[in-house]
Amino acid sequence: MTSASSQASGPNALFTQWDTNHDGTLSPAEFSAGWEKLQSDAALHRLHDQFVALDTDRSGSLDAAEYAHLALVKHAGASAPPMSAFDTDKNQRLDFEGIRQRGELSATARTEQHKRTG
Ligand SMILES: [Ca+2]
Ligand SMILES: [Ca+2]
Repeated sequence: MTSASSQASGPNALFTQWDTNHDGTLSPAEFSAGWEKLQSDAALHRLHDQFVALDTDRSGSLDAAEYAHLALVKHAGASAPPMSAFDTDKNQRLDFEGIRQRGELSATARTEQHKRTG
């Protein structure tokens, strides 16, 4: 018998993950850090859903035409960041890893929009 597969899953796993000092309780700081991570994971999830939906040719990356259909790009209109802003390897395509690494795609769009309004 080994204990190889004794990894917790479900809510307990989440708790364990959030309880960074492993004292069996969640301090407010641990809770808010965990919550923030959960929120950003959820945001990432939504972004990934969008990404998959937009990648109409299933190439695993977005080309310029596909990028233009991103909800936030449509929403930001002319003030949307150009695809090249996220196309860090300059291959004229965005893979999800690139978006994820740049992270703040939606935040950028919001900021740009704000700048324009103000
Ligand atoms: Ca703790
Ligand atoms: Ca594609």
